[in-house]
Amino acid sequence: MTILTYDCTAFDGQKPGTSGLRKKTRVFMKPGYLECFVQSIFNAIGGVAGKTLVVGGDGRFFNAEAIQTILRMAAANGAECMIVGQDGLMSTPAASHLIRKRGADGGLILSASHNPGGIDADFGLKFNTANGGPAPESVTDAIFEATKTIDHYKTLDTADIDLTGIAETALGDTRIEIEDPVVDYAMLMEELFDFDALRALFESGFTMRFDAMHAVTGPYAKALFEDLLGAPDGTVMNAVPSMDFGKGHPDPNPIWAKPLVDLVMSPDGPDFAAASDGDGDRNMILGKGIYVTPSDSLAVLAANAHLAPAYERGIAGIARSMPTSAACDRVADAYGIECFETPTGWKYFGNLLDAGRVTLCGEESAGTGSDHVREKDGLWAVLLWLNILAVRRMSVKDVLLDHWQTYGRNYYSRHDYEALDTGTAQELIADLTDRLDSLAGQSFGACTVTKADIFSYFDPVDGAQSHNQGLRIFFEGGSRAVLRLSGTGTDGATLRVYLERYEGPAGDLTLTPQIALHEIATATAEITGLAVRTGRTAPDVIT
Ligand code: G16
Repeated sequence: MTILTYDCTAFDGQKPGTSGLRKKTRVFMKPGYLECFVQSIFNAIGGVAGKTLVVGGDGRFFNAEAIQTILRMAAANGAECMIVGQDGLMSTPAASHLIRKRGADGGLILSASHNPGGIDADFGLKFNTANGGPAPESVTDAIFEATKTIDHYKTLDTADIDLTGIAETALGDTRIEIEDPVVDYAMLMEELFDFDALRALFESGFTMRFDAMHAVTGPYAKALFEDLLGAPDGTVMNAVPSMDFGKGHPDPNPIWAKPLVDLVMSPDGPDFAAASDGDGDRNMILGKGIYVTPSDSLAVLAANAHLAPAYERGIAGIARSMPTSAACDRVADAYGIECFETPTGWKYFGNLLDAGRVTLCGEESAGTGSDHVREKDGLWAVLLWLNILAVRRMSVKDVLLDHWQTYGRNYYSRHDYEALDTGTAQELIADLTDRLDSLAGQSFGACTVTKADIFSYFDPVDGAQSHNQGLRIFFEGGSRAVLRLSGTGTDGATLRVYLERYEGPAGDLTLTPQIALHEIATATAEITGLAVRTGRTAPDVIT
């Protein structure tokens, strides 16, 4: 096998976003594009000679070809061992676990998460560090710098490796270990949760549907719910991963998982339902007749985590991304534990988890997780909910009502304006930024602004600073609007408007969220001039 060195010209725009590099699939397929980015990762981390890396992806279009390219390049760059998921598949949380369990130096995860897959859809690649978590900003900045100056990459002159069986093989001097992507992860879940109690729950006639959305969690969910916990066949829907996710968006929210939502809202619906995304790190939780917002889910999990074996001694603290509602802050207050507010992006939780300052983390974007790995983890969230239901023997709706009656309710919704002209969206944010200082004291409809600012984060563990992490407008009575541009989209710009209003335990706890938030939404639209600037009168997606 010959090591080949190819000259290349740096590509513009290989800047990792909120979660790795995400582009249209055809962009990633351009000759040399993937190679330049992979070599830039290797260069930025001091090379991979003698190192062990985990590689896997969500199975989307181009996953299979990209894995072969990465394996050849890793071998040409002198990697000692590459641990690969069978068929090139591995969920993001399972990859995080394997990096930690095997003491690997990091991992490459091929996914554009909840974005659709296909030759005309999206592809992505992210690098995780040795703690199993997404590379922190210092590393992604170094990768971006490396992409600007790269002028050659190395690969091997060799045929594709067969990844269909569990095997150990070699590529040049590099050991290639092909692993079952499910086994280690399932074992970890058995350590964290009371599987006997869960089996008893299903034996009692409890019904559940899990929508794998034709994505990577299908085999994991089948193994966990149907094989290990005894839920009936058919509990897991859309369980076979496909390259284009059945032509849908593998995004577990009420828009893209509408059939599942319709099912739980019907009279014959199951007691509990959940869905996960392309790479298995996001989750949506539903109960008969009710949708649980991700922010509420985090708060309920934090308040009840002690009911599962892994957390029976209590949790050290909670972290949430800034746009996530403050519902979990009230739980932290009640338990006397720390609560941290970080920028959007799971990478910001890593230091807090590593330092033992927090046990649970969560985001409004359907991500929840704990210190068991360093990624958000969709199936973990589902199992923790099941463990709580198995102990409390209440419906999801009653658990939620009980929670609101104890802590009050943070009405919450995110409005997304997608595929906006990038310049228009940036101008809207820039103009609002210029006016932020003048907003306090002004009234817009029924809402009076008390404060407006730009969120900055100072990492309490390593002192790193992150600025410009979203605009916040606070209103009298504790309500809030947050605006920021998404860092994961691939079509123009996506403006996210996050709306929140708190109602105390004695208040009206059963309003429809969009009605409860109407005045804040109207005030925010007036403040931003959103309709005039963008020509949009309604959001594309409401979650
Ligand atoms: C990624 C990040 C999350 C973030 C989400 C949305 O999730 O890991 O931390 O909340 O994107 O980010 P944005 O609002 O910038 O689009 P995933 O599941 O897409 O990898």
